[in-house]
Formats: sequence, structure tokens, C-alpha cells
Amino acid sequence: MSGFHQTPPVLANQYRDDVLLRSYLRSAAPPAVLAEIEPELLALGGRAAAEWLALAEQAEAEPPRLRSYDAWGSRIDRIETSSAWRALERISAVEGLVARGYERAYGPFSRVDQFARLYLFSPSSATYSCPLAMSDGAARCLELLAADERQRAAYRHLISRDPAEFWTAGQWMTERTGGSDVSGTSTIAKRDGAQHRLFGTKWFTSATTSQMALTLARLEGAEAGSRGLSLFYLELRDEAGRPRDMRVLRLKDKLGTRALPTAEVELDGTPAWVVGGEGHGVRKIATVLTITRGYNAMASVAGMRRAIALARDYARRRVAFGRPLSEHPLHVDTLAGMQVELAGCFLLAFHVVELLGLTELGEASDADARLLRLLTPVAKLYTGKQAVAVASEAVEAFGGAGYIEDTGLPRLLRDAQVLSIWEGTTNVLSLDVWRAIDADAGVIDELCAHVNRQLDAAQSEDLADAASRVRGAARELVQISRRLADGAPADREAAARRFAFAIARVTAGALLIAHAHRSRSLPVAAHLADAARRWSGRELIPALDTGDAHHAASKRLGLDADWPLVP
Ligand code: MFK
Repeated sequence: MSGFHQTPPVLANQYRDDVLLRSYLRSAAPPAVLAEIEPELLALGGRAAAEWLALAEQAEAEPPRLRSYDAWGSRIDRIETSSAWRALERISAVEGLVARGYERAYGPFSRVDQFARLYLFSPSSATYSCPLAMSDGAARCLELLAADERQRAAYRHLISRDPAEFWTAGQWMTERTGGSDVSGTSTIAKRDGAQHRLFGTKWFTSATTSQMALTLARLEGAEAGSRGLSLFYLELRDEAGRPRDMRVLRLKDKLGTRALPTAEVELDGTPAWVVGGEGHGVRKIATVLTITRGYNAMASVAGMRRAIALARDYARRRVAFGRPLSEHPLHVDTLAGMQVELAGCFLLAFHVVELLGLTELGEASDADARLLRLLTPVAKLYTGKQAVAVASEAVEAFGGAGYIEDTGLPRLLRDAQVLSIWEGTTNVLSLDVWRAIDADAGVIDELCAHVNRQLDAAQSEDLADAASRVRGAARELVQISRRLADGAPADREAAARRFAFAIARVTAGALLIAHAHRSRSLPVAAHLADAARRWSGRELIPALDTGDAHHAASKRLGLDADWPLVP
């Protein structure tokens, strides 16, 4: 019998070890608030590495099951979840993971405080962060638009800290006709006294065990397209826990997020109530999307951080070619690249959270509100994509062990992959960036001014070259946006992802430099300055070629399957 074995990575306290989060909070939080929340975050960091992680592993090992019928043949459509999944729900309520966003104990900083806690919770939650995201989005929507006492009561449930009162919400937007294009939604709403009844099929419903959902449906006779859709509030179960005029057709067999119940649902007269008046449902549900896309960015950076924490710890334990991986320059260089990516993405994601907090409290300047609209899709699409890249790199950093299921490591990659898909794919959100620019022609100039303000406040000699590169790239961004805005729609669309990446990289570059400057007296100063310089030294603006020749080449490369051997 061989004595061969490897030493697994160990997860330390996920707050104490996180130089980025801690340095960020030092500059973002009012000192009295930081003194109050830091001991709590330290405790949460310990639970993330132990208690919550064990629950998440149990929930993953006991995925949800659909029981369509009871033993006597009655249709029950019950989704059974792991006791660990339900424990994660109770923890979410008690910790106020949604509630804190609405209690607003720290004014506009409350959102940052809440998202810092979610950042610790998310990678040890078996994706319980998904129901929380949708619940938070629904809470904001109902806070703004609740039409009656029923909807106001639902709002109170969503923001409760009492596990017996706490509700989660689904956000049911996806039908068979298309995930991204909701304009073809075919669910019909028929009036039935003071309420409506919905008839249709929802193709993806995540967290289907929730007590309520927000969804889109077309009132009978309403116009086609997305403007004819209305936003509806549904209570999903009766007092006995049975679905209300609704069938759960099947649970989805997904690549990842396996503890999370995601189902196909048939609405067969489900009672529903209009939210915010009839029509313009997409515009109304966009309030939910702003929140859930913020959560997605947070979950992306939290997943990156977890992957790096494991890979970094393992690098000190695993010996290969006579020395630990941490003494192999190429391995260290790879880990450093991952950390730089995380640093930029982290600051971008939390910047959006800051803007959200200011906007909700009515303390945002006009510029803040405009930047929130622009940067929400940018942060979601960029961090979601990089989360997959970093998870893939982390899995590789473990060699063959990273590919073996019972190490738990493949889950890092499987769970990351959804982050660039749900809540709007990379391409759909790249087009949403242009929706934001079309609605606000000067917003890229505003972003450029914002970048310059960040850099003006960060006059460190050792960051001057980096700052000058970012300033130059911001100027270029403005010119490119004008060229694309004035050019052919097909050019603009084809370049939309590269353009969105450029916005993300320039913005994150400025945030990194500003953060490194603000943190210059902390022991972590060198680390942050290195990250800022490396980020700014990379390509900030990808090639943005457009034009007929470019399209023709893209068609040849992307679509032509047959390469004739004989011309
Ligand atoms: C851990 C993290 C977990 C996160 C939770 C995951 C849970 C998973 C649940 C889901 O995945 S739910 C499905 C998510 N689906 C999407 O995100 C849909 C993606 N598709 C889009 O975002 C499309 O761009 C969109 C559906 C919005 C296109 O719809 P339309 O109707 O063709 O767009 P249109 O006509 O441009 O916009 C309609 C209105 O909405 C306009 O307002 P007006 O009526 O005043 O003109 C737009 O300005 C407004 N709008 C659209 N997107 C907006 C927005 N407003 C603000 N922000 C936006 N992003």
C-alpha cells in the first residue's frame, strides 16, 4: 500500500485574511461604524470557514428533490430541500442579510455593510445568495411600488430578521420563448374580481421554494412587445403549503448551483396582483435587476476570493520538484495575476454598491445616479466573466486534484459559470450598456470626469505612471463612444462587449489607484500599489475594430463551417 497523500488546503478566517476587504472598509466606512462592525465581520469570517461551509457542503450533497405525488396519488408538487439549505435560510434571516439593506442603520453605508457580510456568506452558502438576491430585489421593488396592504405585508416579510416570518422571493422572467428576450412573454393575466389569474409556463424559476415571486404577464388584450407586459406579485402556496393553481413540472438538472432548486413551473390560474400599475413591466422589474446584478457582481468577486484563498494556501503546502509551489516563480506569477484581477473587480463591484446605497437614500448626486445605471451592467458582466476565468485558473492550480469531485474544487468552476449567464449574459448586458448611453448621451463624459476626480485625489509619485495611463485611456473611451454612437448600429453592436470591458478596466484602474493612495499608511500599501500598477499596465482598451471588412471577417470566422478545398 502506498503512503502517498497530499495535504488539502485549509480555509482560515475569511475576514481576518482578506487584505482587500479590510483595507477597503478602512477607507469606505466611517471610523465609528468600522469599530462597531469589524468584530462582527471577524466572527462571520470564522463562520464562513467552518459552520457555514459545512452546511453548504451538506446542502450540495443533498440536492433538492421534487415529489410530484403523495403516496395516495394526490398531486402535491413538493420540492424537498436539505435541512442544511433550510439552516442557511435561518442564518440569512437572523444575520439580517437582506434586512440590513432596509434598516439602513448606517445611512448610505448600510448597503456596503450588508454586501460585505454577503461577500463573506456567499461562497459558503451553496448559492443561498441567489434567493437572497431576488428577495432583496423584490423588497426594493415593493418598497417603491407596493399597491396595497398585501404587498406591503410581503415587503415586511422579505426584510424580517425573524426566521418564522422571513420570506424569500423568486424573480420569474424566463419563458420558453427566450431567456434574454422577455418581450415574447406569453403568460396571460385574466382579471378575476380584484385580482388576476395567470396562465402560462415559466421555463426557469430559481428558488422555487420561495413564498412569493414577481413575474411578468400580459393582460388580455394588451399590446404586443415588452411595454404590454405588466409586473405581478404572486403568493405561491396556500396555508397547507400546496402550490396555488400551479404545477412544478420538473427540477432543472444544472451544471452547478446544485443545492438551489430551479424548476419549470406551469401557471394554471395562479392568483396574482398587479404591482405599480398596468403595463411597462420590464421597466418596473428593472428595479429588481439593478439589485440582483449588484449581488451577481458581489458573488463573482466573493467566488474569486474563495478560489484564490484555497489556491494560495495550497501553494504553501504542496511540494513539487523539491520545493513548495509558493517557491516556483511561475506559479507565484499566476497567483499574482489572479489577485490583481480580483482587486480590480472587487473595487468595481463595491463601487456600484456604494452608488446604490447613496441613490436609495436620496443622497446621490445627479452624477452618482447616472453612473449607477451605467456601471451596474458593466460590473455584472465584467466580474461575471472574470469569475469564471479565475475559478478555472484556481482549479488548474491544484493540478489533477482540482478535477476530482470529492475535493470540492470543481464546484468553484461549476458555480462560477452561471454568473455570466443568469441576470443577463455578457452580451445582453453589453447591449444594456448602450441602452444606458442612449438614454443619457453624456454619461461616458461623466464617467471620464469621475475617473479623473478619483485620480486627482491620488497624487502619489509611485502611482503617477499608472494614473497617467488610466487618464489617457479614459480620454480614448470618450472618443470611442462618440465614434460608435455616430456609426452604424451593427458596428456598435459588434464592438459592445469590448467597449464594456474597456469601461470596466478604466474605471477599475482609477478605483485601484485611488484606493492604493488612500491606504498608503497601512501595512498593505505595497500590495495595493502593486495591484494598481499591474492592472493599469495591462491592456485597458481592447482593439475596437469595426466596419464592413471586420464584419465580413467575423462572419467567416464565426459562422463558416465549410472551407472549400477547391476554390
Ligand atoms: C448570487 C447572485 C444571484 C443573482 C440571482 C440570480 C437569480 C436568477 C434569476 C434569473 O436569472 S431571472 C432572469 C434574468 N433575466 C434577465 O436578466 C433578462 C436579460 N435581458 C435583458 O436584460 C434585456 O435587456 C431586457 C429584458 C431588459 C430587454 O427588454 P426589452 O423590453 O426589449 O427592453 P427595452 O424595450 O429596451 O426596455 C423596456 C424598458 O425597460 C425601457 O424603459 P421605458 O419603458 O421607460 O422606455 C428601458 O429603459 C427599461 N430598462 C431595460 N433594462 C433596464 C431598464 N431600466 C433600467 N435598467 C435596466 N437595466
